[in-house]
Amino acid sequence: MLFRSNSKAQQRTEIDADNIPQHIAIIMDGNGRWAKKRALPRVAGHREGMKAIEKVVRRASDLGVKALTLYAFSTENWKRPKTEVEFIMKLPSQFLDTYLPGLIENNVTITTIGDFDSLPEFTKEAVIKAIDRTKDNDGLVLNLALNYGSRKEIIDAVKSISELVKDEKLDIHDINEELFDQHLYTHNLEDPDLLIRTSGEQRLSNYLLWQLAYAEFYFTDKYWPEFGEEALDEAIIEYQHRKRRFGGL
Ligand code: V0D
Repeated sequence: MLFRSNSKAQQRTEIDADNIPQHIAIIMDGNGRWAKKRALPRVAGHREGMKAIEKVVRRASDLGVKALTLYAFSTENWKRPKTEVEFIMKLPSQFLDTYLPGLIENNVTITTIGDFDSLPEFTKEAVIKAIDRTKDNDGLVLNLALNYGSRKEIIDAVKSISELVKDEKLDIHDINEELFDQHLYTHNLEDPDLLIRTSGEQRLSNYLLWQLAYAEFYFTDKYWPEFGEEALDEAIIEYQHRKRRFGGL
């Protein structure tokens, strides 16, 4: 057969509008490596990474994706050099100064998960403002994992369920997956259908361990600042080629 050897020609290159992943989770890795490759400081990579966020949010919104959860800062990221952490904490306000009007125009709602209280005051202020200004929108949910760690989230859920049991507001026999879900930071969101991680690493790094139980995983060698509309399309097309079974047959 003439075309069989050319797998590219055989591959579908269009997105099926009826099979869009409803919730996409992304680990935005490789800002530092992108910068290093260009002999730029790491912070220049973070700045460039902001542009990629805007592109991906706009494209996801246009495709009808319901929610995007972005891993912006893990509980482990505090171990980075102090000057880099200080710069990183300014990113939300920089991002929002530039892009909040456009997000509002696109009907995006901003939410966060993670240990928000431990962030610097000026970081919290910028994010709270964005949450407040977008709370009545009903388009794509841009959920930012800030100071997030999945094991801590699970422990927090165990603690709040234990309190209910201790206070005799809950019977142990009524603890099930659905109840557990309701005690996670993500209780308002469906589980992600697709996880994307950039920059070549193939691990979860304490991200949404419970919620990703049945997600499709997509890894790309592209650094986060190189990820854009077309890269998102490629990830979604790959997702649409997978046969999902949710543990069944
Ligand atoms: C740095 C890669 C966007 C990893 C992504 C507070 C680390 C870029 C935001 C952001 C960070 C947060 C809230 C918001 C809008 C944007 C962000 C942090 C770090 C840490 F409303 N990127 N980003 N926040 N990085």
